[in-house]
Amino acid sequence: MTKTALITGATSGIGEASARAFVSAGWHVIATGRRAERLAALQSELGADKLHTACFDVCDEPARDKALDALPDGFRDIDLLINNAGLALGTKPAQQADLAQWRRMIDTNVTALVSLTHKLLPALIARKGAIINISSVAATYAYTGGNVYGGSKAFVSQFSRNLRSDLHGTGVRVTSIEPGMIATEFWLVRSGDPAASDAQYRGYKPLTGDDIAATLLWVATLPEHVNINRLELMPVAQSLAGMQIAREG
Ligand code: NDP
Ligand code: 8X3
Repeated sequence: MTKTALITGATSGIGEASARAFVSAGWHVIATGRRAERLAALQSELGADKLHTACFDVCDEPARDKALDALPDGFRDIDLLINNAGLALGTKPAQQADLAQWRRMIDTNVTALVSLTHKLLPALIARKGAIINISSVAATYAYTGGNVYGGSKAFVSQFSRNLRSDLHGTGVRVTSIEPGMIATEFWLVRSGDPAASDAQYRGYKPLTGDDIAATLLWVATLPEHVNINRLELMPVAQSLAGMQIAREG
């Protein structure tokens, strides 16, 4: 039987690559995002019988509910929720950061993700479905300028683990995917500067949206008794440095 995945943030990067990967693997996909023209292009590429588009801001609950309550036949029974829509804003240390940007990261990465998950949980339990949350290496490792972004992703990782506990015995699988640097529009959004974004991905081989899409498809198609709890991945060229010490003098 054809399975259906709802992918938030399918207008670029990981979400767009995942929409292609899941449709190629025979899934029905509900692709969401705010940029209607990107969703329309994806639908003409992949076919309206396989990809349904739902254009809304994940922070706008009434708009989201209106779109999800109007799902057509063939897309109503959601088996997999991929909570991917998210962003980082700003690269400055906390003491120079913009509170409005912090609020927007929390609204998008935390509040909207929690709210959509809450809305879909009864249906996912009824279908013994699955949830894949896109967290980040920033959930675990601190770096300068990571402040609220890292905090929001730590929430996503821990929320995923707690969902696993609460959903014990329901058959619903929950996975936290925790990637490092992926060449997407992420750094353009974060810095607001195309040159800074290019610089971020130059001179080494970052992960791609396709790398993550293949990982998500693998996680989703494992035998039903297998749950990947969390999965951290990085480009080979990225690794972690140690502590820093501010010495006097
Ligand atoms: P992109 O910027 O390429 O994609 C982000 C997606 O999220 C877009 O489709 C965007 O759609 C959507 N989105 C953002 N805000 C909203 C909103 N308010 N309402 C609806 N959709 C929204 O970045 P990535 O593909 O890299 O990011 C996807 C996820 O991966 C994010 O959660 C990010 O934190 C995470 N991640 C990224 C890493 C990286 O290095 N790139 C590493 C680790 C994790 P639209 O603008 O059309 O609304
Ligand atoms: C962002 C990953 O490596 O840019 O989620 O901090 S990284």
